[in-house]
Amino acid sequence: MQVLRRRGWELAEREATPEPVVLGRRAAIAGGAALGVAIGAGSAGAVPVPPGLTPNPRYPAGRALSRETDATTFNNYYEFGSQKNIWRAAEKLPQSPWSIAIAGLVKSPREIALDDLVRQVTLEERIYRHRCVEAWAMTVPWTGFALSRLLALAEPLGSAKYLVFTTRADAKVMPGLQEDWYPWPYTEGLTIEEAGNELAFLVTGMYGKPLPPQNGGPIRLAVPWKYGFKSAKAIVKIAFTEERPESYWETISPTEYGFWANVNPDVPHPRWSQATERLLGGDERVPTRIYNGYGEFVAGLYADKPNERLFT
Ligand SMILES: Nc1nc2c(c(=O)[nH]1)N[C@H]1C(S)=C(S)[C@@H](COP(=O)(O)O)O[C@H]1N2
Ligand SMILES: [Mo]
Repeated sequence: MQVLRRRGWELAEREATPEPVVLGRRAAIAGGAALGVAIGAGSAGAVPVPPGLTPNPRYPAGRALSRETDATTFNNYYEFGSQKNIWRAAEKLPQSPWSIAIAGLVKSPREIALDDLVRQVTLEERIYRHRCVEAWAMTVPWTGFALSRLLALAEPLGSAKYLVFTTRADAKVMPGLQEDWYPWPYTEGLTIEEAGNELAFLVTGMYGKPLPPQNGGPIRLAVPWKYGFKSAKAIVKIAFTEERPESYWETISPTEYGFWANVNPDVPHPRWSQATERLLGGDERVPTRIYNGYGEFVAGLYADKPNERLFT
């Protein structure tokens, strides 16, 4: 299926033609004016980062950290528009109160306040490489906790095979939701085995600070062996299902964005190569690695799936 309308991140960076910038800016200004009251309330309730955390040495990054200003001002967040410069607009997304619904095939479906959830976990710092399907990459110190910890708290039933993550869709502050050909809300999914892998991480901070709204505050996923679109931002619901979910980008373009979306330099996107990636903040390109270099942790998850389309 070919793309019917031009959409920013579906193009590799060097091919990407800017969307009508003026239109995007106007929408952002309109949104901001309408929501003057919300400005400033944004980061108040975000999850504080405990002092003195040091990066978990089990996950060496193997390359320099991206600069914080690069990682926090160049973002993919379609709810706020298809341009990379949505960071100011995203600051209007209230971060507190925030709660997450635990739904579907679990012992007792319920809603957990983020504050309560955080009290039941141990926050740690991990430096992860992040690889966007558009072939740019960054290296970020995240604070958060293992998704496996949430699995334990959720107590899924034996019939649960998948997790479906639903993210905030708040038309009052998200101008992108007016683009109604997109299948809002943004959703993503993992198998329960993937979610239980030690690398799957729920993020509440970066660079030793509460997670900024533009990076998915107050809580997002980091699934570092998969293309970045799997790492859903601003999570409000985690449902356990028996059926494999169809996610946002898969609905938009199933031939280009599948369920598995594991990083692989040898499997090109239908419209560009995935062999190398640009490191955020400069022009340097480095070779892309299978599973984004995390194969020792995750390759075993796929040993029994020779017939699945694992890499797109
Ligand atoms: N809700 C939501 N989550 C999202 C996206 C999005 O548009 N909306 N974009 C994804 C993509 S394509 C990438 S590469 C990462 C970007 O995260 P960053 O802005 O922190 O670099 O977020 C992912 N999570
Ligand atoms: Mo991405």
